[in-house]
Amino acid sequence: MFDTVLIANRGEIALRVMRACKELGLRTVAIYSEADRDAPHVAYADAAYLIGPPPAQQSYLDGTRIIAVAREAGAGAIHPGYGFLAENAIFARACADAGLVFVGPPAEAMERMGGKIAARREATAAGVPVVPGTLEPVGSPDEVRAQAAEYGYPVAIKAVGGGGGRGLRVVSTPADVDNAFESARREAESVFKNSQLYVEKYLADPRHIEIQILADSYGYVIHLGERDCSIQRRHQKLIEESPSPALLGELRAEMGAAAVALARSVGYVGAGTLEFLFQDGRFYFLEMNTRIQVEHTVTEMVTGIDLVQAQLRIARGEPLWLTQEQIGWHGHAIECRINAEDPSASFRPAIGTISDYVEPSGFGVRVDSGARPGYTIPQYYDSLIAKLVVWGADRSAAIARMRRALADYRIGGVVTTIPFHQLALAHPAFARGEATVNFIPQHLAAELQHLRTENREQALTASIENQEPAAIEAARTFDVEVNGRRFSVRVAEQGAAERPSAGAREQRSSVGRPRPGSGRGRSSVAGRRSAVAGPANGVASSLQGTVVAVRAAPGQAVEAGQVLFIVEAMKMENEIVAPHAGTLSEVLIQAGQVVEAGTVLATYLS
Ligand code: MV4
Repeated sequence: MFDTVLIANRGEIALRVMRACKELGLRTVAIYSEADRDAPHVAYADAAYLIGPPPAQQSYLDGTRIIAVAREAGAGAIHPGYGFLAENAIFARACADAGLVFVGPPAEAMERMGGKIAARREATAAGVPVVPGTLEPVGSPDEVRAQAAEYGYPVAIKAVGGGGGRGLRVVSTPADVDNAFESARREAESVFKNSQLYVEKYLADPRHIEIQILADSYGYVIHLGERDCSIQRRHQKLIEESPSPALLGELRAEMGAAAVALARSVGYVGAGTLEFLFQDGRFYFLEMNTRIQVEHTVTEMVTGIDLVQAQLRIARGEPLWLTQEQIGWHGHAIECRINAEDPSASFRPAIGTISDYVEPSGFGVRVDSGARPGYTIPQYYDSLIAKLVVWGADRSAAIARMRRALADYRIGGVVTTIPFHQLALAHPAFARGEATVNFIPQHLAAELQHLRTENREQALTASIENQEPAAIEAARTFDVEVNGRRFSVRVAEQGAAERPSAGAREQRSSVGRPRPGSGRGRSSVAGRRSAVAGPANGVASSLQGTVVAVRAAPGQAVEAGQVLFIVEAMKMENEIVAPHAGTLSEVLIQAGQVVEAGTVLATYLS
């Protein structure tokens, strides 16, 4: 049917898909942007084609160009991976029109589950529970209040075109509805070009549990159990596991049956995931992801089923070779996403070149990675470096193995989420299996603050190694022997990360504690804390962006923490709050204006 597959993606998932292709005897074609000439997925493919400049819009998202390359390369199928074009029904249809197999569901199934309200209606029709709320868009704050009168506050206002928490607002009182409605509408319009909103009862402390399904082209659908993805930050998953420590008794079978019924009812084909909120022993359908997901690996580890091979076999028309009764679950799997992000600074993306790079290994350890030593992480794409996945005979064995593997993972040159994972996996609430979607704010906020010093020390080293060739000598790890015992000693330069200009620099060296024994006890070489620039008598923007709302007026009395401005940056709304109580003197900015980080937006009466 097809013997060559074009992989329309990059990074670890492109490699993951290529491995599955090779195992099935399929030829692989990579595509790459100008930023990815040296990327591992390019070297691993049987053939590779440059498709355009670094920005994804002109490369990995250029469906027309990708289809042309597929034809030129003799590919009969396109695997989209996740992200980019994976859930783009127009692209799926264009593939079919060009005589190419899209490795994923039919465009119609994607469309039926694409809109949030549409998905809620499909679920309701299939007898699958959804969170109480509307099946129609709401047109005004008054309609929101009318809904809330039915099932009580808090309620969630959500974007019909939504996803990833964008356009989501939670309101606890009738008075808060107006601002939240206005803000949700603005964000929905800006991000999704669709300002429609709907309302749901807000669940205060749910878990995110999702069901993996596989469907063939003949209407046969099975489920492969659940993944608990509750540990997220800004709707970005960080840790996933299977089975969920919360699904007791018959619940797995019940959720699985609900997922299968819904997938079958929309004519789904391929691998898919149905997301649910789970609270107080009940589950509520949220949305469907019509693609292979980042965290598919944990399901593979407990079921022994290669999900990407399954996608390819289904795409070439094979009827499902497994019945529901043949699916078994064995042991426990956990995945930690290793991102180039600073967990001590709100998981801000970090850039840089990976210097040392040593992956953990051994029984039960799997690393799906898109990096290697010397690899420079491009700034244009997501920050996932690798997925560290472990299997253990039970949950506590998996946790112990993950902690060992995290300790064995060496990534130099960039700040990563590894220290976050070490804190999370060591936390007693995680060990007890109690983590909900509020785990990070509830249990790790203070610990992440403590990471700051340590990470800044690493960032310092990274900045010296990456940007200061003249100073490389200044940051190094030396092995020394003292009284017949070996120690690693790190020598770093002070002040490099926060030097105001390259002109006036001060160089000093200091010696850290011996390396064995990670953690907070390590002495720091970074002395000063950076604070957002701003005058004592004013309110400054903490970031560059567009002011979309002004809730401040001259002469207004404000409380510390009161929201005064909303600044949109990267399509996200950011609240600029009053740094302290007082009376405002001047408001220096109007909605619609672009501001820099540090721009003073208002002043206080002194
Ligand atoms: C909710 C909710 C509570 N109640 N809906 C966030 C993004 C989007 N996928 C759905 N989200 C939520 N919807 C109701 N009615 C809580 C969340 C939520 C959440 C959901 C899954 C994983 C992490 C989350 C973190 C915060 C809030």
